[in-house]
Amino acid sequence: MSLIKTIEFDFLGDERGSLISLEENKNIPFDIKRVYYIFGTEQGVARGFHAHKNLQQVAICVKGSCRFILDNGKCRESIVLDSPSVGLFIGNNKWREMHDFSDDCVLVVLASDYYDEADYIRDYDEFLKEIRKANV
Ligand code: T46
Repeated sequence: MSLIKTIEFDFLGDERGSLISLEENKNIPFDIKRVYYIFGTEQGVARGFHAHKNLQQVAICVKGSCRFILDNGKCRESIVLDSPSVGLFIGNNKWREMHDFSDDCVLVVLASDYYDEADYIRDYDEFLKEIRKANV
């Protein structure tokens, strides 16, 4: 089964332009507790390099593009996000990396919980141990 799960959002556009609506437990599969956005990323910078124990997220590149790598400890898969109508679902226990940010990239992330540094696993070997423990 692929690690890459995307959600296609409906364009609610008309002759004036486009509009996309995101609603918790409708086209976003969880309660939305937090929204953050990443922009102004310098050329050549990569971000992420961690997993979350419990957090679920949907990442949407509303402008420009970037590449995500997801890793479940057994395989790694990559996807380029370059459309405001596509969300990448990132479940818990998935190592993620973000690469190849375009200069104009604006990445919006919807999260199922408040920021909590204790939920992060920032060491890859620790991540492998955690997923073996969780048997995922
Ligand atoms: C993720 C990927 C896709 C906060 O104080 N509150 C927040 O809500 C967030 C997201 C971050 N921070 C602080 C923690 C760090 O001191 O902002 C700093 C930068 O965060 P971080 O290095 O974790 O950023 P990324 O881009 O590596 O990862 C972020 C999210 O943290 C992470 O949950 O899945 O984007």
